[in-house]
Amino acid sequence: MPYTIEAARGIFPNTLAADAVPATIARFNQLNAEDQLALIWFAYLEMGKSITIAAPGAAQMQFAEATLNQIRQMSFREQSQVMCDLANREDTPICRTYASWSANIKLGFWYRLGQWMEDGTVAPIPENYKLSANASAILQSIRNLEPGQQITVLRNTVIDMGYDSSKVEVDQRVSEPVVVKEASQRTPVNIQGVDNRTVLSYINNLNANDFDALIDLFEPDGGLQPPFQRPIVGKEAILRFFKEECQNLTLIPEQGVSEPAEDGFTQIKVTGKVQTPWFGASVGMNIAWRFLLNPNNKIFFVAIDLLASPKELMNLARS
Ligand code: ECH
Ligand code: GLY
Ligand code: GLY
Repeated sequence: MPYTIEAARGIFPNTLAADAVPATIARFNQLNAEDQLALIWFAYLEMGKSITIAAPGAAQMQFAEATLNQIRQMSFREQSQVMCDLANREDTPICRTYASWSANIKLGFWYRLGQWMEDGTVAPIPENYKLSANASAILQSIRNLEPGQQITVLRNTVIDMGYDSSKVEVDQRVSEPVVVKEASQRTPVNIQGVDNRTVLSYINNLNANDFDALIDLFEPDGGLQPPFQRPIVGKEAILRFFKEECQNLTLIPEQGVSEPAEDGFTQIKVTGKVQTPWFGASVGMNIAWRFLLNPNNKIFFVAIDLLASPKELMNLARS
């Protein structure tokens, strides 16, 4: 095996990712729970003025229903405590339940709490809450990010709340059922500069939620690296990730470059936009896919990067 996953991570090394995202999250994590919740509240309200968030579907909400009802019955004091426990990643029954949920269920849970905070059903953030100086500075940094980066900060802070998800057994995890798109609902993509059929099938199958066809494109010990994460390695783990976290995305690749690599491998970089079902066309994230294909045209590695700026979409240089 000529390539290792570690070496593959370094293909197209001059790809500039949005490092402001993990940097902002690291600063956010230093704040106390009250400040974290208030900061998200203010950021969420401000973002809501320019971008529209879709209501979560019933498929997600059903799993959070029992916990939401439990919280609704509580006093304001107890509700605030639950929210702080989540931010503090405590070990409580609700924090454990939360940890078992997929990203979309977690987001739907907070979406509903946000509605309830607005209409007075759940303890609100006091209108005159004063953010600490650090929290205010972080809120200002978030304002300065582009929308795709703002929603990534928001998503990742929400995902990291609750008890440690990595400690939840695989068979205890809860995610919304996968709905594969029929042929009539599929629109195949074109990528300027790339006609590799594995890459095209990757995009088309992901857009169709056809994760069984998608995973067949990978070699058994292949890897997939989501933005700002370590690679997920092996077909079983990657398939689970697709089913739990990757439904209803819209990948809109625009252009790319394909080049021979060592030992008969091929490296392909594609750039374009990705939309999440939460924001649809109102937020286009600037994304690069860096593929390393083996001589049998199977995916040995693919990295997905959230790009630093729209300018990076045109950066297809090899090094
Ligand atoms: C309130 C105050 C109290 C605290 C909290 C509150 C509520 C916050 C809420 C936040 C909602 C945020 C949302 C964010 C959604 C972001 C979605 C993103 C999706 C990115 C997806 C990408 C996919 C890339 C991939 C590709 C592949 O090829 C392979 C797979 C994969 C206000 C109450 C907390 C409600 C809804 C950023 C980039 C392209 C890697 C997945
Ligand atoms: N409306 C968000 C979702 O379906 O994931
Ligand atoms: N987890 C994928 C999304 O939020 O769209």
